[in-house]
Formats: sequence, C-alpha cells, structure tokens
Amino acid sequence: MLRFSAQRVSSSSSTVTVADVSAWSPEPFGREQERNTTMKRAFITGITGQDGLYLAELLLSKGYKVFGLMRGQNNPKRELLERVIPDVEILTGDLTDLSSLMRAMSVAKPDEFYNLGAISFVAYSWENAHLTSEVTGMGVLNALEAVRLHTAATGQQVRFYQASSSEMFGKVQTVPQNEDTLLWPRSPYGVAKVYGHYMTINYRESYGMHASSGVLFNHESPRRGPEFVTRKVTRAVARISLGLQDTLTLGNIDAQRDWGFAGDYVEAMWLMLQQDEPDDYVISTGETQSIRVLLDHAFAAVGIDDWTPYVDFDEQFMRPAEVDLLVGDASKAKEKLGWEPRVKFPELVSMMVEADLREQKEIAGL
Ligand code: NDP
Ligand code: GDR
Repeated sequence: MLRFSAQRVSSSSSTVTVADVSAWSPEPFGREQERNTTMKRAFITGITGQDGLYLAELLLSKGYKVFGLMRGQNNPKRELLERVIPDVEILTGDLTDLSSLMRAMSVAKPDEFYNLGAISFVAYSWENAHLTSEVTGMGVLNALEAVRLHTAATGQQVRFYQASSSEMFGKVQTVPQNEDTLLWPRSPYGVAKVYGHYMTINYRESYGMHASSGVLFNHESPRRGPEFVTRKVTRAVARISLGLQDTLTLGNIDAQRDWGFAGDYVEAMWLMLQQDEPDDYVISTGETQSIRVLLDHAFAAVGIDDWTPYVDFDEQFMRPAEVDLLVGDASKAKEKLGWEPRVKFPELVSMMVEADLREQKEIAGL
C-alpha cells in the first residue's frame, strides 16, 4: 500500500452538530406554493435511500399522503422506514417490473411521482453494467410508462420527477456545468442516467407529460451510504479518533466534486413539481472540493491536523474512467425556483463526522 502526502488546504471549525441534523426542518421556499399542496398524494421510488428518506420527511411535513416503493421480499431497510417515517405507506415493487409499478400506482393514485430508485454507486456499475442499465436506465422508462398508462386509464394527471445526475457530464465539456452542457458520461451508471434523462424529456415532448429532470450534483448527509467517499471518510475518521480503526484506504483523492447537503436538495425536487411548466434544472452549490480537502475538514473535526499517517492508497478504489472535475451552475434553479443551497461544505462534513462519532460510540458501547 502507498501512503498519500497531504496538500494542505485550509480546514474549518465545525458549526453544525448532530442535534442540528435531527432538528433540521425545512423552511419553505415558497409559502404560497406550500399552501396549495394540502393532502396531495406522492409516490416515491427509492424510498429506502438517502434522498427517499429526506424527501418523504419533507412531503409529510407539507401534509402529503406519501407512498414509497420498496423492493425485495424481506428488505432489511423496512425496519428503518417504519421507525423513521412511520406515516409512509410502503408498497412493494421493483423498477424492472412494470406490472408491479402499475399495481403500486393504482393504490397510491399519486399527484406527484418522484423516481429516485436506482443502482446509484458508480464504481459498482462497471462490474454490473447490464443490471445498472436495466434498473437505472430502463427503470426510468418503466416508471414513465406506469404514469402514462395510469393517466390513460384513470384520467388522473401525475407530475413526474426524474433523478438525473451530474455524472452525466462525465468528461466535462465546460466548467461550470449547466443545463446546456454537452453530456459525456464516463461510467455505465452515467450512460444509464443519460438514457433516463432523455427518455424523461421525450415523454414530456411526446405526451405532454409534466415530467421534470433534476440534474443533481453530489449531495451527502449522515444518511449517505457508507460506500460513497464522504461517508466512508467521515465514518473512518470517527472510528480512528475513537481508537476503533487504524487507517483509511482510498483511491483517487485528487478528484473534485461539488458536494451539497441532501436535505437542501430534496426541496429542489419538490419545487420543480410545483411549477406550471416542467423543465430540467441543475442543482449544485457552485463550489468544488477535492477529496484531499474533504480529508482536511473531516480529520480537523476530530482535532487531527496531519492525516497522512492515517490514509492509504489502494488501486482497487480507482475507476476505469474518472470524472475529474464537477462544479455546477445552478443559476436557473435560483432564478426560476428560488432555490439555493443552505448548508456549506465545512458544516456538512462536521455534521457527518459528529453523526458518525455518535453512531460508532453507540455501536462500541463507549
Ligand atoms: P441511494 O443509493 O441511497 O438509494 C437508491 C434507492 O434505489 C434505494 O432505495 C434502493 O433500494 C432503490 N433501488 C435500487 N434498485 C431498485 C430496483 N430495482 N427497484 C426499485 N428500487 C430500487 O441513492 P440516493 O438516495 O443517494 O439517490 C437517489 C437518486 O438520485 C438515485 O437515482 C441516484 O442515482 C440519484 N442521484 C443521487 C445523487 C447523490 O449525490 N446522492 C446525485 C445525483 C443523482 P434498496 O435500499 O432496496 O437497495
Ligand atoms: P460519485 O460518488 O461517484 O461522484 O457518485 P463517490 O462518493 O462514490 O465518489 C466520488 C469521488 O471519490 C473518488 N474516490 C472514492 N470513491 C469511493 N466511493 N470510495 C473510495 O475509496 C474513493 N477514493 C476516491 C471517486 O473516484 C470519485 O471521483 C455519486 C453517487 O451518489 C451517484 O449516484 C450520483 O449520481 C453522483 O454522486 C452525482
């Protein structure tokens, strides 16, 4: 194994605590829009994921009746859903099974359909390219078809949100990236997302569907899956500081991402579906950081200034093709939706380290 050398970039003190995370409650962006949503019905695929949980909480807080699609006959996350969002009605189904989506639609009868379900781990998509194409790509077609067929059968109009991704920009053709930037995906996941993105636009143009696509840049939280780099780092830092782990092994720490807070980003999803006209929007902070800077902030949060003794390199975490520099321009979302990110990167990292410290102490009985 190789050890990284640090390129020191300023770190900042923590300003957001775990208490702030649990106390996070959305300040509405548009009070007028909020008043009009009483008793609306929403259907969310990907309800067990990071965004599904935050979005369900947001919609419940606005008075929605929320339905969530959960896959598998014994999904281990059912207990989490029942504990965190007990008011959500869970329906079983799978994005690869159109008839299951149709059945769920007939129960949920949603005014709004949020398609968040996907195989979302980019690194995994090279090893499971076909499956990723089926779920993350063709799954969008199934979701759109479920909406189209439901509307044809019942006359109910359903607004549709597709979770598109900055990964579609891949080998970036302009910096920063906006809604007009040429898409050049660099992973099977990115290619599948491009398919879903254009299929969403096609259904809007072909059938007049209120279908919007949010091109979201990376967004993180204490609920982020531990396979993603931010959570992998914050969890390891918590464990290292508690003496539960010696080192952390990473791949390309020079990659740069535009990282925001998931709680902010689900508000943008909701705002898109409150507009009279469907459209596509980039959602980002406009600031990019390398993984080196992430390491600076995360280790600083536990009082460690020099992280080099704790961080190793392993080739297995390198990707066949990398997305080197992502930074978004969300000015359209700011202008048309009135949306802006609220949590800054240093606060986000502190929030995640704090949450992981608490979780690791609990697990270890400390
Ligand atoms: P997660 O990986 O946390 O959640 C993915 C969800 O998809 C899980 O609920 C998972 O269910 C579900 N899922 C997987 N396979 C299927 C399937 N075959 N049928 C139905 N559901 C399935 O992702 P996030 O919450 O972070 O992201 C939400 C969406 O936004 C995804 O589409 C992602 O690609 C996209 N996105 C995310 C960004 C981010 O930075 N977080 C940025 C841009 C886009 P299970 O728990 O059972 O596996
Ligand atoms: P990403 O997120 O691929 O941008 O996709 P991830 O956190 O996995 O990787 C970000 C960058 O970190 C580099 N990296 C490592 N990544 C992981 N996971 N593990 C490591 O050990 C490691 N070392 C370095 C990666 O090479 C990469 O450059 C996320 C997902 O949520 C997608 O679903 C979403 O569409 C995009 O964000 C926007």
